[in-house]
Amino acid sequence: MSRDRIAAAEVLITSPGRNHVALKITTADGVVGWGDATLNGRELAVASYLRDHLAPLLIGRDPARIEDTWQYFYRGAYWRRGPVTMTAIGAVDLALWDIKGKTAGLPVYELLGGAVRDRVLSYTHASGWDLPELLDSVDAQRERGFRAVRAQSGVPGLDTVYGVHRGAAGYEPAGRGAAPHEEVWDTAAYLRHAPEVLAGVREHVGPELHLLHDAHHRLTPGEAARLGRALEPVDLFWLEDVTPAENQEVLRRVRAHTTTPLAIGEVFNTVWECQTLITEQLIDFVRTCVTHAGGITHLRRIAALAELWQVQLGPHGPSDVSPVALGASLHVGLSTPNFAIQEYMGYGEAVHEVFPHSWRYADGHLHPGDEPGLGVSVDEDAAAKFPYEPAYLPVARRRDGSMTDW
Ligand code: GCO
Ligand code: MG
Repeated sequence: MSRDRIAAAEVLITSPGRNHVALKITTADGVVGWGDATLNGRELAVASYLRDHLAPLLIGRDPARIEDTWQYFYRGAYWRRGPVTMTAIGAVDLALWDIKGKTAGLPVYELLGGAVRDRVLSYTHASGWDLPELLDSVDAQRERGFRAVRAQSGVPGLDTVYGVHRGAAGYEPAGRGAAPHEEVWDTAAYLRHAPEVLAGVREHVGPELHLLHDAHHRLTPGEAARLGRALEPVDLFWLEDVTPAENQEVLRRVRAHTTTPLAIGEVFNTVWECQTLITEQLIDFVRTCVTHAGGITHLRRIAALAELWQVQLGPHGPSDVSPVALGASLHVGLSTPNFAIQEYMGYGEAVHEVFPHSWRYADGHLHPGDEPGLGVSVDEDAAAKFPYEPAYLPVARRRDGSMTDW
């Protein structure tokens, strides 16, 4: 095999507080590239897709041909799109960009055209079961320097609410165990409460702090329109995932009734799912993630379409998106004109130990660092200390017992 061909592609699963899947591609001359293949609650499906189907096809390929490899796996599957396929392709893509950067001796953002900004604005999460608790949480994030904060609160009459853990410092949606936790959801109770609590946050923080809120796919178009309108005085940076949005046309109705900026797309996997939302300007921010939407190669394609329609990027970055993917997203962020903001939920200590990284947070902003490649690696000895544990995202039922969107 020629010295620069791909010699190995290995999948590593580790659980430093939560499950992560990483892809390691090694060239014959020993250059290593890392990709993230974590799909929360369905980790092993992507691991198998990579191990059983993509890894054997990677051996002997030219790692420099990133676009060709992307096309080969996307078109070559015949069964296109979907989160498992696109996360697997995303992991390969990230690892190949990492190799290209290391081979060139340049950070990936330099290969993407170079920096268009000095640092990437980031937002983090604040949550509280009631308003006083939420305000404490917002204040704590402001003290850490954040200028953009997502605010989520409990809802009277409900025991569990997306984005909030009673009494817990940090929120982690995936619960360990053999089956998903079941939650009860009541949209009417949420709609009665959310505008009041968010108005309370705005009153407390004053006009400058960027406030965000995530409705997590739970509303009908009519409910979403009402919520957007009710929140206009709060002056949100964005209101996220108001409807499930598989049906992109329904957003026309929401858009017609409110000027609250809308952000959608963390569960989308390709430009095709964003197409109507972008070209009809039904959203202001597209939330597609660098792993779940097919890697840097495809996220840039989404960014290019979005730029034509003055839609900005605000990619997904919760704890289930590993530090490898966060680093990759920041390389795109530093070099993409219409990149507005990066979600940064943060990671536990063990995650930082397993994934040494050059990206850094300071003063409300992130920077990918200047190490060649993505600047994130995996400490394989540390990773081995944390074996996979089954974990699932919760499921939600209405008060009558029927399933609804979590
Ligand atoms: C967000 C998301 C996450 C998702 C999680 C699911 O905006 O950060 O909604 O919290 O729920 O990524 O795995
Ligand atoms: Mg979200």
